[in-house]
Amino acid sequence: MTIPDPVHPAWLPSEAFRAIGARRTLVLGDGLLAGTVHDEVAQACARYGGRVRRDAGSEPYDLVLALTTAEVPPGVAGAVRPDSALGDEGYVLARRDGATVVLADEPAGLLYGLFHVVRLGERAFAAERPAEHHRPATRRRMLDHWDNVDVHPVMGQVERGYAGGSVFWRDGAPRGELARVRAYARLLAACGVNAISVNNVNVHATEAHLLTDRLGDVAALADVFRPYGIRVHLSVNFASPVVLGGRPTADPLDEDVRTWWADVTERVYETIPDFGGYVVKADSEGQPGPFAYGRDHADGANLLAEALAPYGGVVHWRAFVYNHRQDWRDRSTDRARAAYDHFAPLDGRFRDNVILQVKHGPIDFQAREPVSPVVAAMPATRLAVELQVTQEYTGQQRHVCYLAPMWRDVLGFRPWGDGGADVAELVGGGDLVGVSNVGDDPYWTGHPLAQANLYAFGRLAWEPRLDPAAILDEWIDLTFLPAATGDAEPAASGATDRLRRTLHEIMDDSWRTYERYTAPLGVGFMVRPGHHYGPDVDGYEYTPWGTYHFADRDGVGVDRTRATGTGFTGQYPPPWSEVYESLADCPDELLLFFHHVPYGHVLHSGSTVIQHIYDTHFAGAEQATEARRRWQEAAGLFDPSLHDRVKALLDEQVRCAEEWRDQINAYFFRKSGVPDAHGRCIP
Ligand code: BDP
Repeated sequence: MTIPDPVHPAWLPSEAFRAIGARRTLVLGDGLLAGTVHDEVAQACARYGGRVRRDAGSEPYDLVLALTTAEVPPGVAGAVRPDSALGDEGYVLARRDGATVVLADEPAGLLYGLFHVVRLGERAFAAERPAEHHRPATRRRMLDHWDNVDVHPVMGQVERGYAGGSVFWRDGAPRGELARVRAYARLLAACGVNAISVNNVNVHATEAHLLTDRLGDVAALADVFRPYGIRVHLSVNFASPVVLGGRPTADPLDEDVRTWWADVTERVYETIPDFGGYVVKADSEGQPGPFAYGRDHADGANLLAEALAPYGGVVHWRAFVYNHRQDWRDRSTDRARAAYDHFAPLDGRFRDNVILQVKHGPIDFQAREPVSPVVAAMPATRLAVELQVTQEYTGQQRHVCYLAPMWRDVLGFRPWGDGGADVAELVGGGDLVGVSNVGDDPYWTGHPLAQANLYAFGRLAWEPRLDPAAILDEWIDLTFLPAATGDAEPAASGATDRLRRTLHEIMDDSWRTYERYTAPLGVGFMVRPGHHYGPDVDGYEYTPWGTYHFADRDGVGVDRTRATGTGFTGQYPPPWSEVYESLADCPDELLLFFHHVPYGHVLHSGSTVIQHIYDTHFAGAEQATEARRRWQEAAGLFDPSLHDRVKALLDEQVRCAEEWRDQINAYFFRKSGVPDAHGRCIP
């Protein structure tokens, strides 16, 4: 297998392998992934003059990548024997006596160990290094592509995709550009992703057929992902027995329906023996589900789980179930409650190969939401937390919005308060899922800096306690400075420092900047309906979708308290049920998510709500302008075409941030009649 140079610019250009490619490497172990490791190193050696062998011989080595079952040459690795089982994907890394050694129990561990050495660059070969054990915190680190096979009349080729077309599909057929898919698999493996779902959760007519007569298209992708340790999953339509099988019903308790799923799934595994499983969006936003037959979601999920169980497959059953046709005049309805109300009573009823996939917030990937209470409510159910890497509600890859700080907050949230487990522990050993932000754009993600979100997703899924700024450094090193890791010329390192500083200044706080100039204090959904880009304060206010802010002349925010509101606060265990219930204790950034307050309400920060709205909107728009200024100053540090692309996007970000600022400020000024304390211009 030859490994193409990345067909598009991203992290892991061949220069990132310079440190390895110039050395003598030994790869010991059999299996497809050990072969991938060897080929990666061989490719680098061909370029940088080193050597790689797969049998020990007697020569000395600078780098040894070996399975623990392999016969390692005496003296090389004896001292770094792992102290415990490394598992399917773990590895131990050390440097002793002039050799850097990676040992793994399984070939996937060798692959992740190799990419660790790549991240270290020259540092991997410098000083002695005590043995470090690395194991992923989560078992499955999965990306869900919302890619349509056919172009959908409203959603296009990729639903909520902001990076061009799909890398897999075009106009109803596979693209067949497998070199691109292979380059993508390599990028994903390098940040730790090991599972991928290749079609949209909204399974339309053409896409449904991937399960049966178009299964070969999925198998072709699985063949390309396999050498990088990535398993392929498929979104399926719950009504498949009807729409594909011609059955009269898809009732999960119907014997004929069960047989249909068992037969179809058997064929799937005959074709793709390491197939991962099914992803299902049921009874949500028009997708079919078990409710049509008077059954519940445990019945539905268990039906598919039963079919997959003999092969070790799993069902990712999404908890994103809510009524999008509710009566907006009925103030007791609350979309935030829906997932818990539907699923918490079912805890304990799911088969053990069902993974309930829960969006990180109770509503829908807004720039600020509390963590979903479902994560604490289902101790007897396997859970996956779903993050949105595609920036549907965070600037659509036209705005810089580095999301790792938000995800880090989610993963560090402790539903039972200090001393209790955090979300990372709750999904520990389980799954973290991200909605992909990748397309056929030359930079993979539309906005070149949005690549950092994809990279950070994989890294946080592997190690949820990583610091977002440190992840950004890794991404910068691997993307822009591969030659600078360890052997930078002193003259060049001034430029290197400036480049790194520029990216940190623009990206570190970009999520909070975005939050500042968009919907305030956790209220959410002030976006234009449909495409969700740009401001429209009342766009969803009087609609059946259930995403409201309840602004009137006196105040704003959603009363979700038990005392006077929808009771949503009661879905949390203490202390959060009490903290969120209490106007005095509720954190400022979520105040309007939980409470309806007068504009003069004083925040913990000392500001009133209305003045906070004005201040943050002026500040956020200014910070966007400042980011653009810093980027302009950094021309010359970046490849000119990349610099131009980001510059144009920053122009759009500044324009849009000012539009948000003006609309939000004008709206609340007109509602409240309260002038800005600093007399700034509000249209
Ligand atoms: C919403 C998106 C919609 C998705 C849905 C989902 O607007 O396109 O289908 O999430 O997660 O945020 O199923």
